[in-house]
Amino acid sequence: MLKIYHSQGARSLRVLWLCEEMGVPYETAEASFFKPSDEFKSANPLKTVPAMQDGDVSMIESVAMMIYIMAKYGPTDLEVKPHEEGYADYLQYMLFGEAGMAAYGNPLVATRYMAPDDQKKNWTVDYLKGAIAKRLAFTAERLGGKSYVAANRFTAADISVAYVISVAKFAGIDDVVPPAIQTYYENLAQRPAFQRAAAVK
Ligand SMILES: N[C@@H](CCC(=O)N[C@@H](CS)C(=O)NCC(=O)O)C(=O)O
Repeated sequence: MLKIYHSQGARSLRVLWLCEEMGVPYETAEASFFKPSDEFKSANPLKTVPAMQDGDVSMIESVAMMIYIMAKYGPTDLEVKPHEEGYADYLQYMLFGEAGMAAYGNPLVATRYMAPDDQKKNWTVDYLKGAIAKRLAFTAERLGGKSYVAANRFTAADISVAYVISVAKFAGIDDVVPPAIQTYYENLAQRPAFQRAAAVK
């Protein structure tokens, strides 16, 4: 069975949500980056969340985990195939959710919660917040009122992107989430699979 090293509010949500949508069984193990257990450190020496094990397979990238699970435990409509319309958008938003958006959030969150008080507000914080705001606005414009980022159906690319909105408040970027993106997220958050995944402690 898949073992997912999870912490509530972390990117492991992407992997749990995908498994819940697909009906793939998994177990979770605690993954704290503040107080990492020896087991978690050996699963992921970087101590970033999530990590995943599937037998001898060991992974540390959330979007790669989603791609792996869909390929190994699919087929699933959550994946858009190369011959389908919307494939390029699907690929782009799968990666954009992490490399184009969430990755900018790491130094933002670290500064917000761990920097000395006199360094919590600095030029870089404004730059990072602006970078995410710009990308959220881009996504809103491309969405153009649609419910999904690719292929006119719910896909793993929505999971990748929606994770970022799910932590907007925690990251202190909720004031730059465009209304259209907030609506997009709130619709996705009504999915029972999302709610089951988000409730996992
Ligand atoms: N690209 C990685 C990023 C993982 C990541 O940075 N996770 C955050 C929690 S959501 C973390 O562990 N941050 C602590 C740190 O960067 O040391 C992924 O998508 O899995």
